[in-house]
Amino acid sequence: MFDSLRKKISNAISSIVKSENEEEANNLGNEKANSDIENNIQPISEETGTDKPTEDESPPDYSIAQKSNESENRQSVKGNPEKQVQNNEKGKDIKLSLSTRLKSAFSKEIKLNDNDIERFSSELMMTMLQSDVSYATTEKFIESLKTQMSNTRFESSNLQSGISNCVSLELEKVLEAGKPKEQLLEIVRHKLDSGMRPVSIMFLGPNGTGKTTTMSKIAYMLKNNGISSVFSASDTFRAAAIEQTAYHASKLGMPIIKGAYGADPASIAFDAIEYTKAHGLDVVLIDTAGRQETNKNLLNEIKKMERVAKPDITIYVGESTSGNRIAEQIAEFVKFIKIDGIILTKLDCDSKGGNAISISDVTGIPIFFFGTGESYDSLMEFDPSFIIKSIVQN
Ligand SMILES: Nc1nc2c(ncn2[C@@H]2O[C@H](COP(=O)(O)OP(=O)(O)OP(=O)(O)O)[C@@H](O)[C@H]2O)c(=O)[nH]1
Ligand SMILES: [Mg+2]
Repeated sequence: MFDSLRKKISNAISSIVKSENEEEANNLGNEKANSDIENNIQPISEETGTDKPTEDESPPDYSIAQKSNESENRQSVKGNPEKQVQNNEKGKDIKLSLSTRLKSAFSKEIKLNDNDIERFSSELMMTMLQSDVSYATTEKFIESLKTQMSNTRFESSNLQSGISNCVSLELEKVLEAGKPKEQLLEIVRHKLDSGMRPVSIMFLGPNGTGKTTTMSKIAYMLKNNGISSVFSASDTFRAAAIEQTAYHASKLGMPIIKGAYGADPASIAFDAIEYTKAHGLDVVLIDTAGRQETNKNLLNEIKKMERVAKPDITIYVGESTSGNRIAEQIAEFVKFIKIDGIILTKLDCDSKGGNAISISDVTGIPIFFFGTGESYDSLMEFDPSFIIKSIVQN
């Protein structure tokens, strides 16, 4: 999960830190060369003009200003920056921004130069695109990060963590878009508390993304929270789909309403809702057949299911490994049916993980959960701070 993104972002941060450190080392090398020259410069007595060793035992902080209109070359010693110093070997004034440069070299803070920020941003942009983060999200993220970085004074002793913090802050801004106002369990609880019973939840999405498995995970979660549920085996299309749902119902010890293969899925959902109502149970979980976003007939069928069953919550189940296609798929689905939330499955098989970052930003639909495995408890609530911690190493 997020392995490749984490590795690449970490490399990009290390490489900018390394380049800054090298630049600093070069500066220090130059400073050393300059200070070697200076060490050969002996302060001279203002009165006599004769060489006189400084009484200050500490390394002199010489500041040399070029004043060509002054005939005598003078040297300032520490604490007297206005005085002039002389390279009496060459008899020539040297403009020393040396003390300024020394100050910046030893400063506790660093401001990254534009070239470094540009190089880092380009590398990060490539990394994000290669990791399936959408182009629009990446572009927005990078622009904002660049502004943030150029306005930040980084602690020079802690540059790596400073840059990581910048990246984390920007990631947080993007991920906030994906955070549901209320988590699914809370939504269900509030609806039940307000007297709505049963609450119906319909699962939809392309073939094989994990709809039936995810629906069973939700049933397991609800059960663990004292909320009863009933399955509506409304995938009457795929071979063995009804048996698969029945298997989970039996494992989880819950009722299932099913029909024959080829039966109208909407009417099975309707029956399931009636059954749940009649038995005073809490939630109806409606499975649906997988359908591709290009199949208008099947998309119209899901529209009919929405009309007949009137689900209270609709959840799009998409595979995180689908890359940027998933945004296009959702865009087609929402032309036919309103989607309240996304569950992104198989994140455990996805080393890129970019969809987890950008899918909500692109679609405007929150992520309820990530599927992180095949077992009932492999369901993780969408948590921006977990993602940030997984991606950015401090
Ligand atoms: N590793 C992993 N496997 C998953 C996850 N979710 C589902 N699967 C597996 O994905 C496969 C397909 O899961 P299903 O639940 O049958 O998918 P579906 O969307 O209902 O499939 P159709 O009904 O044929 O459209 C199964 O082998 C599941 O065990 C997940 O989060 N991680
Ligand atoms: Mg299924």
